[in-house]
Amino acid sequence: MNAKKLKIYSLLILALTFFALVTQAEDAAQTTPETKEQRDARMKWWRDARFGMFIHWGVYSVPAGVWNGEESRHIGEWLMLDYKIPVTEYSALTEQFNPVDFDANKIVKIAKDAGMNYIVITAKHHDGFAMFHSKVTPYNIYDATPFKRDPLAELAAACKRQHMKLGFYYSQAQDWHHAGGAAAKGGHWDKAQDGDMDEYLDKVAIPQVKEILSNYGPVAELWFDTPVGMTKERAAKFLLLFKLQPGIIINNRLDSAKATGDFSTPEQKIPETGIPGKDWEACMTINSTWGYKSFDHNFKSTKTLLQNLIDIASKGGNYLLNVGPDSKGVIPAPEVDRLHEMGAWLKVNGESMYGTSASAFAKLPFKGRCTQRPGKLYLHVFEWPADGKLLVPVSNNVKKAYLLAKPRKSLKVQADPAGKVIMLPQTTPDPIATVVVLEINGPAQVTDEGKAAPQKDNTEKTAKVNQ
Ligand code: FHN
Repeated sequence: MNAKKLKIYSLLILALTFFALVTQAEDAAQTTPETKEQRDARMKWWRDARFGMFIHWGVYSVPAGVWNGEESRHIGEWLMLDYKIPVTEYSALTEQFNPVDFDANKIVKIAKDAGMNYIVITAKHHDGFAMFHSKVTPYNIYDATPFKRDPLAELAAACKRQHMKLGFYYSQAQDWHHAGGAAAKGGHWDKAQDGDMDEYLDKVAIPQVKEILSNYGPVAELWFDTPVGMTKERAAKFLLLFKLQPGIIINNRLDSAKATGDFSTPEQKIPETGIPGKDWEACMTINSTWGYKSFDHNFKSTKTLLQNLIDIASKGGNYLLNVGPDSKGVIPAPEVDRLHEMGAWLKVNGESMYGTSASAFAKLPFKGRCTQRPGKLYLHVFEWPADGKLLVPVSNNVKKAYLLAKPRKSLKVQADPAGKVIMLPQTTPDPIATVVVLEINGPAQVTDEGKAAPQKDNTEKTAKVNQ
C-alpha cells in the first residue's frame, strides 16, 4: 500500500469512527431519562396554562344523537356503537358531512377570548373517521366528504397566527371502522370490523399518529383514549413516535396500565384533594355530551363552569373544557356565550389562575378557594360573608390586601388568634367569585384553622378490641 492510499484509508477510518461516535451520542441522548429540571421545563407552559378547550367533532355531528328517530340517551360520539350501526351504513353519513361554516380562526378566537391557553381536538375518535387529510386511509374528512378541506391544517394555521397551543386527541385502540380496531362494551357487531389488532395498529393507528405528529407543525399535547387491549408492547410502538415532537406532553391513556404519559386525566369529576405530586387535567363537558347532540340543552351555568375552573386550579390541576361543534362546524351559541362570560371574568382575575399553584390550605373558614404564587394568596370568595369579614388562616405579616378587580384600593386587615381578618366592602362585588389578594411575607404560615382536622387517635381502642 503506498502512502497516498494509506492516507485515504486513515481518513476514511477516522470519518467512520467519528460518525459512529456521533450516532452513539445521539442514541444515548434519546434514551437518557429526563431529569426533574428537564421535565419541569417541558411541563412549564402547560402547568401555567390552567385552562384549555377540548373539541369533540366528527361525522357523528350529522346524526347529532338521533338514530332512526330515537334520541340517544348516551354521549353523541358513541352513536355508532350504541345502535350497532353497520360500518357501511355509518360511513354513508360522510356524504352529508359538509361543514362549510367551519372557521378555524373564529374557533381559536373563541378559545382566546375565553381565556383558554390551548386547544385539543379529536383527530380521530372511536368511530375511526379521521378529521384530517390522511394518506393512510380514505376514511377521512378530505377524501370521504364533499367538504374537501383539512380542518386540522386550518386549525394549526389559525393557532399559529393567534399564538395558541394545539394538541390532538387520537383514539388509538378503539376503531369501529377499520378491521382489527377494538370496540369496548361487547366488541364488534359487524364482520367488517373483525381483524388483527396488531395489524390495525401497524397499518392504521401508528401511521396516522405519525401523520398528525409530522404534518401539522408543533403539537403541544397528545391525548390518547380508552386503551382497550393496549398492552405494554403495543404501547411501546407509539412511544417511538414522540421524538417527532420534542417537548410534547402526553396524557396517561395510551396503555391499559396507564403506565406512560405526563398527566392524569380525571373525567367529568374534580378529585376531592387534587392528585398530590402529579400533574393532572380534568376533562369535562359543557352540557352532557362530548360530540354534538342537537337536543342536549343541559348546559352548565357560567357560575358552575367558573367555579369548576377555580376549584381545579386551587387543587393544582388543569381544566380541559369541551365544546361540540355541529355538522356545519359551528360551536353552539350557548357554549360560546358561556365561554365568553368566563373570559370576561378571567380578564379581570386571570392573575389568580395562570401560573399559580395549589391552595396553601387544607380547609378554609369561608365558602371559596385559594391559589397562590410567591408572596401572594388569592382568595376566591364564592359566598360573601354577611359580616363583611374574611378570616384567612395565616399568621404571616401582611403587606397588603385588596380586591383583584380594584387593586388600588387597600382593604384593612386585623390580626386574630386564628389568622388575619380582611375587612371587605359591604356589597358583593362579583356574585360568581370575588378574588381577594393577600400579599404576605414569605411562604404561608397556616394556622390550625386552615389545617386538616387531626386524625382521631384510636390506637388505645383498637388495642383493647384486639385483646
Ligand atoms: O369514550 C370517550 C368519550 O367519547 C370521550 O372522548 C371522553 C373524553 O375524555 N373519553 C372517553 C371516555 O373516557
